[in-house]
Amino acid sequence: MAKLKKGSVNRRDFLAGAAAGTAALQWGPLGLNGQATQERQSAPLPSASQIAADSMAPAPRGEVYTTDRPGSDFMVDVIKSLGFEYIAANPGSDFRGLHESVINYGGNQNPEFLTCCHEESSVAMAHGYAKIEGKPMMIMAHGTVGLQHASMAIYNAFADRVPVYIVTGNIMDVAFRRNVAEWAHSVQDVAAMVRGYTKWDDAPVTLSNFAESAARAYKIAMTPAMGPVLIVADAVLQEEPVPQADRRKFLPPKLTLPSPPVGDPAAIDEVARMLVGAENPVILAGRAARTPNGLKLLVELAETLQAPVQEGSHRFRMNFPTRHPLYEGGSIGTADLILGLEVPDFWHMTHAQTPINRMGMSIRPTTKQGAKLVTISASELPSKSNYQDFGHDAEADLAIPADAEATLPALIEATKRLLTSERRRTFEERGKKLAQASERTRDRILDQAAWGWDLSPISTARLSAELWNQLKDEDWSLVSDVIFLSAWPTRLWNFDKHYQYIGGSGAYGIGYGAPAAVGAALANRKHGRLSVNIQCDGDLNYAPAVLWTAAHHRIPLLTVMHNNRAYHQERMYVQDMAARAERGIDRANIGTSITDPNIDYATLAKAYGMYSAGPISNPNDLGPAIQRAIEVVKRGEPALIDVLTQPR
Ligand SMILES: Cc1ncc(C[n+]2csc(CCOP(=O)(O)OP(=O)(O)O)c2C)c(N)n1
Repeated sequence: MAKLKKGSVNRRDFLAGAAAGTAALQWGPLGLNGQATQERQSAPLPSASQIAADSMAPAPRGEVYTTDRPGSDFMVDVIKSLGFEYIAANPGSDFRGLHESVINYGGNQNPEFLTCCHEESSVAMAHGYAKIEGKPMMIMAHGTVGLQHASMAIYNAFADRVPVYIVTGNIMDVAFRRNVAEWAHSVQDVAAMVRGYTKWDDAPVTLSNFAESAARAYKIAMTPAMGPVLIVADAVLQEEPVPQADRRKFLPPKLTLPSPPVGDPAAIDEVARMLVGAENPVILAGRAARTPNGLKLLVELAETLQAPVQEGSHRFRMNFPTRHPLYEGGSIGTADLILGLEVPDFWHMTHAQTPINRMGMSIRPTTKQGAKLVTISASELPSKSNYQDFGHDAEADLAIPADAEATLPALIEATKRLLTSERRRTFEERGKKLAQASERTRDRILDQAAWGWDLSPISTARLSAELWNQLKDEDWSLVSDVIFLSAWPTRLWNFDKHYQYIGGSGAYGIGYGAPAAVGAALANRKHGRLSVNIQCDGDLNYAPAVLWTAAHHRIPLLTVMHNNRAYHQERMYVQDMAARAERGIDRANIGTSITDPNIDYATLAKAYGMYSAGPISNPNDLGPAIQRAIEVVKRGEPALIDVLTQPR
C-alpha cells in the first residue's frame, strides 16, 4: 500500500469530506475500496508551476509574434477599410487573434470593441444601431457556441431586412486545436447553423480571399433587401504570420456600394397611371423609408396625390410624420387601389382571418370588390425557403420586385407627369376631407388617452403622455417598438424625423428590445440625441446584462420600464384558448405572470452600475421621476425607471 503524504492527505480529506458531507477516507472513486481510495489520495497535488499554467495567461509564442505581424493585423486593415465604428462581442478564443489586433494594432478605434455579456445582445445591438445609422455594426461571435447564442437575434435582423456584419472564428486545421474545448468549438461549416437566415456567408482560406470576401459581404448586406452576412476568420489565418505569397497579393478591398434595385420604368408608369386614376387610393408603408430621404419621398408622393398613408398595427419603420393630415387616414375597405411599399405580409393587410370557435378559421378579403393591389418590395428579390417570414402571396395585380425607396423618385415623376388640372382639383378636395377626418381622429385619440388617467398600475397612455410632456422640446429618439403599448407613442407624439423611431424586431423574437435600444442609443450618442426606450419586462429578462454594457460604455439612454409583470401577449393567447375550450380564463396567469417574487428592476439596474428609480405605481410620481432620470441621461449616462403599468 502506498504511503500517504502527510500534507496531501489532510487537504484531500478536507475536500472530499466537504463535498460528500461525510468522512472522506471512507469514500473513493471505486467505492469503499480502501486501496483505491488511498492510492487516489496519494496522487501528487499540482505543482505551483502547473497551477500557474492553468490560471495565468499563456506566454506569448515568440516564434510567431516576434517574427512578423499576424494575419489578424491585416484583417483589421480590411475591417477598418469598411468603415466600422464598433465591434460588439463577447470574447471567444477562436477570434483571440483578431481581438488582440483590434485593441492593440487597431488602437481600439474605428472599430472600438464593445464588451457584451451575451452574443444575442451583440447582434441586437448591431440591429438597433443600423436602424439609426443606416450602416452595419460588426459583431464577433465564438464559432459554434457564440453563434448559437447569437442565432435568434440574427433571425430577427434577417426578417427585419437589417444589415449586421458577423465575423466568427473557427479552427479548421486540427493540428492547431490546443485542447478539448477547441475541438468542441470547431466546426466544419460554421455558417451552416444560421445559413437559413443570413443573406450570404463565406469561409475564406487565405488572407487575400478574406479581404475580397469581407468587402463582398459588406456590399451584399447593404443591398436592399438588406440582411445579416457572416464571414469566418479562420484562427490559423488570424494567428500565423502573413505568408509571403499573400503579402504580394494583399490589398485592402475596394468598397463601392451597389445602387439599390429600382423598378422597371414601364411598370412604374403603369402604377402612376393607376394612382392618378384612382378615386380612393391608400398607400401602405411597411419598411418603405430606409433613410431620411425615404420619409421625404413618401410625403411627396402622398401630397402629390393627396392620398392617405397607413402603416397597420405593426409599425416597422419611421415612414411618415404622425401629425400629417394624411397619416393613418382613408380605409382599406373603401379603397379602390392599395399600393404596398415594402409591406411584410401584405396579404394580412388585405384579408381578415378570424378564428371561429372550434371551427377553424374564417378568411375574407377586407378590400372592396374590384380594388386593385400593387406592391413594390425588395423582399420579393432574394428568396430563401426554410424560414417562412415571407408570409402569404400578396395576390397583387401588379408586383414590382424592387426597393421602394429607390423607386419612389421615378414613381413621383411619373405621377406628376400625369396630373391634369381636373385631377389636381379632385385631389385637393380629397385632401381636405382627409384633413378634417384626421382632426376628428386626433380628438378621439386624446379622449381615449384620458381614460384611466389616474389608474394604478399606470395606463400605457398616461406613461406615453408623461414622457411626451418632457421630450417634446428635446431632440429625442424612441429606440423601442410601440406595439405592446397600444401604439400610444405614435398616436400621441409628434414623430417627424427618421431617427425618431426604429420599429420592432422583425421576427418577433423577444429579447431584442433592450439590446436594440442600447445599440440605437449608441448611434444617437454622437448626434447628441436623447434616446428613450420603453422597455417590456419580459423582454429585459432574456439578457439583462446589456444594461451593464450601456453603463460600461457610457451610452446615454433613458429606459422606462413598461412593467406589467407578465408575458402579457402570451397570457392573452392562453386566455383565448381557455375561452374557446370553455374552461374559463382565471388560470391563464400560470406560466405567464412574472410575480412572486416581483422583480426589482431598479435594483437590477443599480447592480449593473446604472442610475435607477422605482417601482413607480402612483401616476403622479411619474413626471418628476422622468425629469430626474433625463438629467442623468443628459450627463451622458444610462438611467432606468421602473414603472408598474397596465397590460397594454
Ligand atoms: C424568444 C421568444 N420567446 C418567446 C416568445 C413568445 N412571446 C411573444 S410575446 C411574449 C411576451 C413578452 O413579454 P413582455 O416583453 O413583458 O411583453 P408583454 O406582452 O408583457 O407586454 C412572449 C414570451 C417570443 N416571441 N420570442
